[in-house]
This record gives sequence, structure tokens and C-alpha cells, in this order.
Amino acid sequence: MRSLSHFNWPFFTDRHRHFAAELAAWANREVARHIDLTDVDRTCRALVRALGEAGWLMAVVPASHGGLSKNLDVRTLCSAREILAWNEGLADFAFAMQGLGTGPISLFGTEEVKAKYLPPVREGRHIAAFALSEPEAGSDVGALATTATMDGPAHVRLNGLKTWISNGGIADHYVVFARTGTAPGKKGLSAFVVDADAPGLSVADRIDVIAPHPLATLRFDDCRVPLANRLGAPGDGFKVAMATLDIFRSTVGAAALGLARRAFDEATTRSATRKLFGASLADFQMTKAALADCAIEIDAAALLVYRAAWTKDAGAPRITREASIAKAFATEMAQRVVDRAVQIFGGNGVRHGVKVEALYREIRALRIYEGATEVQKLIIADDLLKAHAKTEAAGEARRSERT
Ligand code: COS
Repeated sequence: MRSLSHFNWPFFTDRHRHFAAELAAWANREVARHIDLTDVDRTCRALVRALGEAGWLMAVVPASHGGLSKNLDVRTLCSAREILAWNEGLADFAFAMQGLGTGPISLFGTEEVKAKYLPPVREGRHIAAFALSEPEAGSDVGALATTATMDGPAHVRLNGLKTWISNGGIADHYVVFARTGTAPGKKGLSAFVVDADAPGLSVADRIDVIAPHPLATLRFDDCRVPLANRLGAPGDGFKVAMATLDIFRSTVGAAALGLARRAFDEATTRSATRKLFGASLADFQMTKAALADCAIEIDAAALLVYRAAWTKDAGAPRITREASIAKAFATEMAQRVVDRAVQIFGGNGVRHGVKVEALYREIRALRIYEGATEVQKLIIADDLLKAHAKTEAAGEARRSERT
């Protein structure tokens, strides 16, 4: 990353600054040699191994299992994603999925489950994945149709399809959300850790997308899973998913920030060096305005992302509104910044092999996954309306006490 000066902002401590400086130096040195875009599976396996061996995946597990902090430190996760995304989208992906695929285990797993699944992920020996979405249940988590039915006293059997599963096909375990009770909608869900080699679990389809990464549809066909692998209480699956997303949605904002900063750096260099009409591109007021808009929006997004991360690290039990605001703003902002960078590059901006062209493809999915921008807006509005109703009710109660 070209400048790390934003880590001097008061949201961060010296520990974060040190982490950011070390990771940025490592990423500049190490990431490129693992990238082979003709084989994303191999690339992601190699990146996970390299990240684990260098100790960076300690950020995705709690200190009790060899991690950096007592609880997951959201500022560290955000710094890592921002730096890695600046460097290479797949490096961010490899890091982020180790976090998302173990977040529910760190937050809700029993000691036995944590001890079994967290260390190999931290060391980069195992690959993690998070399996929530289904063909008919993406944004609408309460519509999940995959079932987990009791099979004897100590097992469940999973049946159903999961789709858009990142690391699908290369993961060693999946955190799978399924319907366990008769309760309707989001009330009857539970979460389970499922080993990739569990009989009855297969990859139904690999999905090819504009910024390729390992992605698949999974089929569960009477897949037998120990009940001991359940995360949280029966019926708590929705809360397990949402509490995990509370943490990781801020980090999606951070990844978007990294992509935007890279696009901005590329655009700035290009503007300063490209000559036309006897001047530099940067001499034109329209270019200056575009660069200034990028700078303003990047700083605004950074403040929102770091605010969400800091709030969680300061002990807030939930940061649903802050995380949704950060994700929605940062991902939409990054799309605009990358688009301006492509424009500044002219024809080269859409040429394969030019960095901004890759950024243009990489940013698009972040506005959709882990809750599309439209879903984030619903969450934000519902949350503020709930707060408004609470304030009104409290005011009403005070008034009726006085009369
Ligand atoms: N932490 C802990 N508990 C949470 C929580 C969180 N962050 N968010 C919600 N809950 C709890 C609530 O407290 C509530 O519990 P009670 O029933 O005990 O009161 C319960 O979960 C339901 O919460 P709520 O009514 O607020 O949920 P909604 O139905 O309004 O949520 C949305 C609907 C759209 C917000 C939700 O389904 C969502 O986030 N969808 C997008 C999912 C997504 O990101 N999909 C992409 C796939 S993941 S890559």
C-alpha cells in the first residue's frame, strides 16, 4: 500500500499500526508469486498456506486458540483486508474466508469444536467456508430450506442445496445453516460445522464469475453430522449468522476501501504522467475534480468503516447499523472510484492485464455479497425506526407518569 498514514487516525493503536506496516511489507514481497489466474483453486490454497505460515491468520481466531486478541479484533481484520485487497483481490479473499468460515465457531463453538477447527485454519493448513445462501434464500435468510433432522441421539442428517459458497470445492469444512425445528422463518434455524469429506456432501456445480475465485453449489444428501458440531443453541442459527455478519460486513467495507485506494493510486499516477493536448492529464480541471471526489469519498468511507470496527472492539454487543452503513457506503463508493480510475486510463482501463480493469471486475460483487446494498438499507432503516419507536414509547411513559 502506497501510504499507511490513515492508520495514524485515533481509531487505531500502535499495535494496529505495527500490524499494518508489517503486513503491507509482507504483501508487497510475497503475494504476487502465488498468483496464477489460470488456476484460482491452486492460487487460493497457496495464499492460505502462505498467510498461515507467516502468522497473519492469527488475526482470524481468538487468543484462546492461538490468535492475536482475546476476541476477534475487527480493526485488525479490517486493516488486513484493506491492505491485502490493495495488493490483490484473491489475497483478500483467501484471508477473509478463513475469517468468515470460522467466525461462527469462534463466537459460538464449544471448546471441543474450537480446539478441533481453529488451529488448522490459523496455520493455513485447512480452508474454511460459510454456507448460508440457497437458490431460494439469499437476502431472505428466513426462507432457508435445507433441513437438519435428528438421526439417533447424537447426529443430524442434512438435506438440501447451498449456493454461492466461496471456497466451495476447496474448503476443508463448511459452517452450514439449516432448518432444525418446526418454528417458521428465521426462528427454526441452527448452524453446524460440516467436514468437507462428510459422506453425502458433494459439489453440485462450480460457478464462474467475472472476478474468478473458488465458488460452488453444494448438495447435502442425507449428510450425517455429529450434533456436537452444532454452533449455539438449537434455533439460534439466525443469530449465529447475523452476529458473524455484524463483524464481517465491516470488513467487506474495508476490502472495498483497499480496492478504492489502489484504483485511486493508479489513477493519480496515470493523471500525473499521461500527456495530452500539450499538458498532463492532471492539469485538466475535470481530472482534478475526479481525483478530489475520490479523495473525499475514500476518507468518508474510511471513517465509517473504522467507526464500525472501533465500536465493536470497544465492547458494543451489536454494531448492526454501523456495520451496514460502513458496508453500503464503502462498497458503493469503491465502485464509483474504480469507475473513475478506468475513465482516467481511457482505453487501457478496460484492457486485460491493466490493474484498474481487474479492480473494475473485483469490486462489483462486494456490493452484493454478505447482504446487498438494498438489504443494508433495509437493516439501517429498520434499526433507526426501532430506535425511534423506543424513544417515543419512553417519552409516552414519562408523560403518563406525570399525569
Ligand atoms: N446479532 C445477534 N442477534 C441478532 C443480530 C445480530 N447482529 N441481528 C438480528 N439478531 C436477532 C434479533 O435480536 C432477533 O432476535 P429475537 O427474535 O430474539 O428478537 C432475531 O435475530 C431477528 O432479528 P430481526 O427481526 O432484526 O431480523 P430481520 O428479519 O429484520 O432481518 C435481514 C432480516 C434482511 C436483515 C436479514 O435476513 C439479513 O441480514 N439478510 C441478508 C443476509 C445476507 O447477508 N445474505 C448474504 C449471504 S451471506 S454471504
